[in-house]
Amino acid sequence: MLPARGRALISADLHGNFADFEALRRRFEALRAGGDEVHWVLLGDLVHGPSPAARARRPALFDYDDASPELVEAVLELRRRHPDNVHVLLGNHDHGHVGGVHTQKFYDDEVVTLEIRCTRAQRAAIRELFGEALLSAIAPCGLLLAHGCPDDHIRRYADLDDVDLRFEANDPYHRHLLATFTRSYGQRAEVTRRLLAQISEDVAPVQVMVHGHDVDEDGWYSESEHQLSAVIFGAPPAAKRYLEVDLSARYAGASALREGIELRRIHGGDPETAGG
Ligand SMILES: [Mn+2]
Repeated sequence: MLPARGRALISADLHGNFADFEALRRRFEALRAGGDEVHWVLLGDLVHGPSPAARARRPALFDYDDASPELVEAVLELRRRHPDNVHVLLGNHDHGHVGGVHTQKFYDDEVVTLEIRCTRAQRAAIRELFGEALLSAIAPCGLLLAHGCPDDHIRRYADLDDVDLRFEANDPYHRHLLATFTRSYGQRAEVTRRLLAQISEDVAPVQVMVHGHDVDEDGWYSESEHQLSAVIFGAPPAAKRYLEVDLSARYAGASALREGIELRRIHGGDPETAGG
């Protein structure tokens, strides 16, 4: 649970794109320098960049060097400097390195493909960062955060604390929570509405499910008033977006997150954004 003061940057899938990470880090540092209390929530899938074939096939989306090991080390380093302000949620690609299913978006086994090119220290950094990652967080301005867009099977929010990241070590209920918070795609509006109502009753009022995991060339999408995804990976550079929210505000629905104010481009285009 984030505090009800200051600002939060919320960014989705980076997939090893160091330039995108740096743009967001500059914004994080600039806001801190302005004297605000600033949090940064990374919604997972930090690792696994495009293969050479994918880069050649869709250069407008995928033509960048996969800097997954360096990105993991840089996030760890930033979190060491700001342990209470940098929060990493677990994505399905990250999960493959700490007990989850090995993904195969760009290679037959992306976990093995990445780890064999890492140094021993980089492999340790990957295990440290993802082994400690959270499945979800709540911003008290009304946002429920996760990598996936989970269904409404969760009974109590605290049940997430009992999930073991080693997929097979869980009973069916906790295994389902692990899967749906890291891997589910968009839910029907009534499913997300029930989930938000449950969490609101259990923990704190939340009106919008903010998640990553999916691509959209517009740089964001919303299936209903209850769901919003700001897209980095899978959008062209000029469209890539993240959220910058006022933690002391109340956002009543997805449309309360305004273009250019809360829903911002990571590479310039909006006043006072990261630039570059
Ligand atoms: Mn994902």
